[in-house]
Amino acid sequence: MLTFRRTHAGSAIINMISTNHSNPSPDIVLVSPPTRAYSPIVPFPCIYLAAYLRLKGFRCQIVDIKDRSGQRDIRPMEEETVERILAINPSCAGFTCLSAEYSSVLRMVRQLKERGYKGKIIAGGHHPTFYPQDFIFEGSPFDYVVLGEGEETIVELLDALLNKRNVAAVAGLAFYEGKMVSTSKRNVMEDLSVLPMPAYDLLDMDFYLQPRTSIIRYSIFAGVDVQTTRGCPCQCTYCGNPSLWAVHHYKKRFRCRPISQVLDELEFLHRRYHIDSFFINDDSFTISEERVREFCKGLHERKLHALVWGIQTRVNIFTENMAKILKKSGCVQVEFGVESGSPRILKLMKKGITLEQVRRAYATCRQHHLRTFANFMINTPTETEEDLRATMRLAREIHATHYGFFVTVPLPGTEIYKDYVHPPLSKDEYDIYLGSNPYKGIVDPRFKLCRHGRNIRFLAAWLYLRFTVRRLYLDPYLSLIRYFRIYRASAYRKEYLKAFWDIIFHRFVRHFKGVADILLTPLIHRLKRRTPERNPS
Ligand code: B12
Ligand code: SF4
Repeated sequence: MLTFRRTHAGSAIINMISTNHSNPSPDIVLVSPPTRAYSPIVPFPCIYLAAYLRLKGFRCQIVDIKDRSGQRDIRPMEEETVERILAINPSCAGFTCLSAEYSSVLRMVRQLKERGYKGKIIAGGHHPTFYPQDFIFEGSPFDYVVLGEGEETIVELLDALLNKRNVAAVAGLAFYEGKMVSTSKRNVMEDLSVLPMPAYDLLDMDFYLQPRTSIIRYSIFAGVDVQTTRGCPCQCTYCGNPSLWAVHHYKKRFRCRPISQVLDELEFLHRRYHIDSFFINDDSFTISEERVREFCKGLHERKLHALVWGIQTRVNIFTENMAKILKKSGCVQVEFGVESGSPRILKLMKKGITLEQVRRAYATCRQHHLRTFANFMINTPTETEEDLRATMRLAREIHATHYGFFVTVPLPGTEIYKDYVHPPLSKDEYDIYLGSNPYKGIVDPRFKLCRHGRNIRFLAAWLYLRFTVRRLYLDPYLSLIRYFRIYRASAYRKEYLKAFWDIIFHRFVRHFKGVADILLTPLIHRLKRRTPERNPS
């Protein structure tokens, strides 16, 4: 039988209780699947949900296996995850799940059940929201799916289970009762100030604070990714975001956390974890000049402007004033999604930006000595040779500091998936999304979206060599003096030295091995095909 125990409200006490690992049975364990074991980005869903659950009086832990070696296979890490959940024996286990992670999460949940786990199993996140039927079916090991934004739903669900109330009265759920039943739509959280500080204390922060190159592209820094807003007002056809919010009622799906709380969080990260840098992982950080100004002013007031930081945003909401303010407050890098140099393709993607805005944004950043990263996409729907040339022309024209060219993949939950992937993938095919190698090419014939006949794998490799590689080793914007000062003052000096060796050496080897593999594999295949196999007789 399930036993739910509820702690008293009062967050200081709750924090103490919920992080006490000797406590036998927390109410819930949130699981970040080991498919993210290599990811240097903190598991946002788990730390936001855990913090909110604790605030509401529930005891919560996070299982988040990390792979420091980068060599471990996924299966042993899945087993380790299952072992840990069984050892903790929570009343509920909640799995966050992207489409790429479906098989892995299903395997872990089946193992849990096989090994006698009696608690309730809950899935949430992008894939369960888009396809609850993949989790809720007759004989499924999952009990509930939380649709969309999870904080209020999980709290009400745990409360209903604890007090034996009617679960069907909880909005934003799907479960099985003879067939899949969905409860009413839930409103998004209008006021994000109710969200407490994300539960960093439940993570292995030593892992996340290792100096790495993803905060400020290709420069090595110790720091974290943070989020200051939620949702995005746009409708890009290749992005899952619009479908995530479609399961809710909302006046505005784009919402901001109060700046004072974001600054509290950064101050905490600086004091407690000695971060040297941070990256604002929002979809639309620069939505208002006023907010950017308030944030930057706050950084100065709290003496946080010595931190090195970067943002990502869209060219149509980026202004010259913002560039000035950002630069003065320690921001060194701005990342934009440019995607294509063809106005026709941009329109088709519903990107909502123009080439003029792209040119202006990059020129502004150059003028204010902000490094830039440009994200481009190839294999976009209906892309022709002419569109491709326009993309390369634009890439040359904008003189970004760094470039990434990614092969467009139609993902479940996106408009292009519905339009182009016929028949849709079956449940056991989602694995093909795993791995973040953008040079894989087209991994399934249904994913060929472009109209030109170029070999996408070769094209991606060529673009990588042409635009990305040489810039990895040359960085004109970050002064060595500033870098050395940060290094000297850092709490992670030893780790920086290790990271320099690991990253520079391994990056060098990995890049050239990767490119050689891309270029040589098709040649080897062709040669093999030409050499007829010997008939043993
Ligand atoms: C950060 C991020 C990552 C990080 C993940 C970091 C981490 N440790 O969590 C990294 C870099 C690892 C990553 C990798 C990938 N990502 Co990604 N990523 C994102 C991004 C930008 C933000 C997600 C996020 O953290 N949001 C903030 C949190 C708070 O919101 P949330 O995740 O939606 O969680 C809320 C609810 O969904 C719900 N919820 C979520 N989980 C759970 C669990 C339970 C139990 C409950 C109750 C509720 C619940 O409650 C949460 C709080 O309200 C999104 C785009 C976006 N803007 O959403 C893409 C996105 C999620 N990624 C996507 C993809 C495709 C990938 C990759 C497959 C790309 C690739 N080819 O490699 C890989 C998959 C890697 C893997 N593990 O297999 C797609 C997913 C589409 C899909 N159908 O699954 C998205 C939507 C972007 C897109 N192109 O559309 N990604
Ligand atoms: S702007 Fe970014 S987050 Fe928003 S819909 Fe487009 S791709 Fe998705």
